[in-house]
Amino acid sequence: MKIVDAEVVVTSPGRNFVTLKLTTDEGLTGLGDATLNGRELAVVSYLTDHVTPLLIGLDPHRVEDTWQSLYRGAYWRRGPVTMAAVDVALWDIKAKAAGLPLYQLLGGASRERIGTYGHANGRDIPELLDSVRARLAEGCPAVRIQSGVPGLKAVYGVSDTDDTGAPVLHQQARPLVEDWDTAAYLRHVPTVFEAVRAEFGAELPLLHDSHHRLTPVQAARLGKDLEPYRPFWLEDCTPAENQEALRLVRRSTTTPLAVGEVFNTVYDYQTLVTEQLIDYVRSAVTHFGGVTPLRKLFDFAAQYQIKSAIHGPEDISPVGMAAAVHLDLAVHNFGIQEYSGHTPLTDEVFRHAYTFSDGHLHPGDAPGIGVELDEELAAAHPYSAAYLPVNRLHDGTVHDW
Ligand code: EZ4
Ligand code: CO
Repeated sequence: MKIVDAEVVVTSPGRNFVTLKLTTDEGLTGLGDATLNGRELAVVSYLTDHVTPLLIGLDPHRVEDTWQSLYRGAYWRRGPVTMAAVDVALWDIKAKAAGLPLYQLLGGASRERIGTYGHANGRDIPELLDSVRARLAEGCPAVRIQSGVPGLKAVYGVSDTDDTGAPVLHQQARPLVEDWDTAAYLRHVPTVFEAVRAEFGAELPLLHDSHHRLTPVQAARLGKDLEPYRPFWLEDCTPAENQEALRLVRRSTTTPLAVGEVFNTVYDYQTLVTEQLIDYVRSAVTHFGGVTPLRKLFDFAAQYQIKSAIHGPEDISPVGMAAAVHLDLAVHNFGIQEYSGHTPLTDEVFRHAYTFSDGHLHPGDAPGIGVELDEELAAAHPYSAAYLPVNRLHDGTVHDW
């Protein structure tokens, strides 16, 4: 079998997605997610100008060799999406050629269904409690709680409103400027956990994302302050680049830690995993270079009793989500899967075999990753420029967002 065509499709059925489609001489097709939120077109150029010309004529069964040659052959290492879309498209073709759902090629099912967590948020605590109630009504077995902070106009994970009361999208044609005050945040978050525990009891797994904003000593403080409420995890408490920062946090608190959604390679995890500084690895197939390296990461993490928790925001397309769900079903050290879902229109553009019901996912049994791209519908919803926000302190200094 040979790859005879490679196409990059950009579509915006509510938000931008970049998809690679490979076609073989036997008529099999494979899809890969190449979406990099806020920098989409750079990836389109990377793929069409530098990668897809190399794929024509290749045997799609050579997944490992293609991954290694793209990683090592570029010489300039890393990059969040440089191999991922190709890797997933090749796995998709291989599994279709075998007539099997991808998870069967990864060792088969290790569980019946995949536990997820959903997002609850509110501008204040009463609004958050309503949002938790809504997630529980949908069957969510675990909930991430994010709340507005008194004195701050806009906070990560919480929708804001403008003067007319209409929601402000955090995704805009110019970066939205949000404000930040770490001291106010650190005072507020324990009261949020206290209120949610008081309302929903001790058993509900509660997660929280600090989104890279704290220093090690601030993160240690927050971890300690949250201990009485037994969080399921504290996510990205310090900026991700500095692995050593987690040593101080780890020594100071028994609050479980989850890190890694912005990592690109296993090297970003070396210290974190071998020193057992974290409890969950959070990388997504789309940003970690595909199924091939993410499977290796999970096996590496398993030696240290660290579990998987694949990143699942709206900006991972259903193609990236499908690949994740196959891995989730297959790996032994599965922890939890983040699931935000997509708009109905997105689910029409990317018809998928994976299902979500009663708070649990299953990849389905369609051959491959089980996603079909409706190219006509995709073309009817073209790219529209959108940036993630930036954060500034009250004196104007840029802070991590
Ligand atoms: O901000 O994917 O845990 N989830 C997250 C996400 C990220 C977005 C950035 O594109 O932190 O909401
Ligand atoms: Co996060």
